[in-house]
Amino acid sequence: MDAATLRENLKRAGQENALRFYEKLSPQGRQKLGEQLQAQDFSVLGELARDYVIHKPQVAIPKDIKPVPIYPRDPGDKYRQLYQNARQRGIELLKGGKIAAFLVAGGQGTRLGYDGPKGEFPVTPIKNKPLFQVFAEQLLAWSRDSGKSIPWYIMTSDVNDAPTRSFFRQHNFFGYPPADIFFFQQGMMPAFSMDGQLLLAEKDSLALSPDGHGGSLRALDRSGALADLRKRGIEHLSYFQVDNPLVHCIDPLFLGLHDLTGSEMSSKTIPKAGPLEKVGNFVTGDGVVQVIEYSDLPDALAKETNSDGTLRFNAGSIAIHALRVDFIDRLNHGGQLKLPWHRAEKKVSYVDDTGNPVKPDKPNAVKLEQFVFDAIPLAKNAIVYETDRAEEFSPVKNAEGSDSPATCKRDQIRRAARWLRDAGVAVPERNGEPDATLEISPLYATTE
Ligand code: UD2
Repeated sequence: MDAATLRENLKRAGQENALRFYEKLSPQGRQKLGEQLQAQDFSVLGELARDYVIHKPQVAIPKDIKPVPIYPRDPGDKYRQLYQNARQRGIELLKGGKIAAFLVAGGQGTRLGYDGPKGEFPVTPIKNKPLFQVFAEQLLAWSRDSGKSIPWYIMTSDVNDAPTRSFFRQHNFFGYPPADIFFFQQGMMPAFSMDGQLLLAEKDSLALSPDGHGGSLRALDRSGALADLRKRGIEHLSYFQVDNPLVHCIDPLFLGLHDLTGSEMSSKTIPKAGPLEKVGNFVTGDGVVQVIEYSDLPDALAKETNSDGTLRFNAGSIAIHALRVDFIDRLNHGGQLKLPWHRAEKKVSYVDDTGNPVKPDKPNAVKLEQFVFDAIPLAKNAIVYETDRAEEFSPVKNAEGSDSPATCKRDQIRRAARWLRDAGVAVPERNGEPDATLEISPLYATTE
């Protein structure tokens, strides 16, 4: 696109100001800014600024919110046969090479204060294995046991793509066949000033940040990952986030249940630790399964109880999903992924109109992100399956306190102790906690 067309497009979107230094830039600077701008969808920029930045969108909570039906962790008599069939089906899918793993790792990890891709973070209690290695070893174990290598799709973003790839190379891909790892980048969204103008981080560059994990569904298509999935004959993606080393990257029962129920997007849930725990809430809203973020669920509803005192809305989202490849294909049909945007007010450094750098000390900008769970209401037969927190959820999000490296190590040790006890090993205890530092290699014991 030549400079005149670019300017014309930006003018139409009310964003011509982004080119205010253009004439004075070096040829490289012009090219850089030009490329960043051309990666944006001009047809919606103006609308986004109007509807999400200048005007705060009203968060539309469905009128009729009910607790979501859940496939319980304990099958009881009702689900025993179904779960047996589901597990069997999951194993068949793995043996048939129909399952791929999908890790989203494009986020910035600011809360943890770790300067680098979060997946590099050393997380295990003894060997200090990084998160990436924990996932790689789980997937290697399942590949070994099912006799089929599991293709692994890893989404990064412009902020961490190069270091992520080089970390894998330095560690020899943790033994994973490089041909079965597919790295790709998610899209970047520009930050807007509070009055809806694109912010420049430098005279020749937009202030950009990753477009949210919902962007993964678009990036799968745009990057060629979807075509690769098709070529390999993959039917389902097992989706997980980078911050939770307890996750079962592959769970035959869950994947089989997802397949047998004809669900296009399935999710794991755990009972919440309390009414206001900072996880999304699975609900049925206006008849469809969906997630309402903790910040959007009114406290009164979050605190509602059943007659036995349990929370009425107790299904927490831990961001583990199974997705049909056909569904992702359908969502991208016509090149437009129709997920809503979520608005967050943040501090974003920028250059002002005179070209001076400004480092704000309070939120000055709006960032927009899409969330993957907003695809659930668009899926046919979406199901929610319950898992156990102690078994499968202890993310590393904060440097200290809850969801920190310390609590995550503690939970890994507790789980290892339980696994050992279940296998008949006596584990010493003190004050109800394992009196030992334990670590079990994912290559040794597969997660189920
Ligand atoms: C997410 C969920 C929350 C709960 C919790 C469980 C949202 C908004 N909330 O909270 O409901 O399920 O997880 O742990 O999702 N990521 C990208 N690209 C992006 C942004 C994020 O790849 O542009 C990845 C990131 O690398 C990480 C994951 O998504 O693997 C989670 O991101 P987060 O830390 O922003 O989500 P969080 O903790 O607010």
